[in-house]
Amino acid sequence: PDTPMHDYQRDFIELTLQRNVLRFGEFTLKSGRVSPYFFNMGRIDSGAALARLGRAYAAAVVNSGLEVDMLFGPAYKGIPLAAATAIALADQHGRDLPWAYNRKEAKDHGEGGVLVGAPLTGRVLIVDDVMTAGTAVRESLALIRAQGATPAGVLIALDRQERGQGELSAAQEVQRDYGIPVVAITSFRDVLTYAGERSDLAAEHQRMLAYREQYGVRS
Ligand code: OMP
Repeated sequence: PDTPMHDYQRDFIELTLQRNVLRFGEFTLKSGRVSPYFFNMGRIDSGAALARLGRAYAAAVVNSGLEVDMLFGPAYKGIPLAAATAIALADQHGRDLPWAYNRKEAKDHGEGGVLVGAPLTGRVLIVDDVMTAGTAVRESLALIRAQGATPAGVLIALDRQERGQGELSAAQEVQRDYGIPVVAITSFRDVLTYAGERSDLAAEHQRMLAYREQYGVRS
């Protein structure tokens, strides 16, 4: 909780605030949970914003010290994120990694298949937007394993720090079940801190504390 924030984390939080990525209200999640906040990465909808986002993702990879051979962006939302991360790793860090993504439906003409881009081999880093119950990321992990490659980690912008299938958080379950780290630029804790510092968000802050009681984990 006391770990100091990195520049890339601050920059990312500023970006999400500028772009209204973070919203308060009532949102039904993929998991069926009704959340008082939602994180919509679709609001990163310009070239400059996406470039900035890619730099934050790339800095998080480098800062994690994780050794990876390639990036994988799950359809749909992970695709531009993996692309932006790959570009920033090459441009800012001199690391030219292969990258790939999947289609939601297999193509039966042209080049065919479900996977596009570099062949899935070696240590693969999944790049996605948000983790809640971990359903999305488990699908990607299964796909990577089915290709004979090795999942090396999961890189996300926000870890909502919610329970997965049991009492642990989804991210903790992935770490336990696959032995790989989940690297998040920010977490629910940061959202709580932000709302707690703004007097005009007192009601939202209370609702998020109640939500944490229901779906969160002790961290
Ligand atoms: P899980 O598969 O339950 O981990 O949910 C993760 C997915 O839900 C993300 O990939 C998003 O598509 C979506 N999501 C958000 O984008 N932002 C949120 O704040 C919450 C969700 C969600 O539905 O849980």
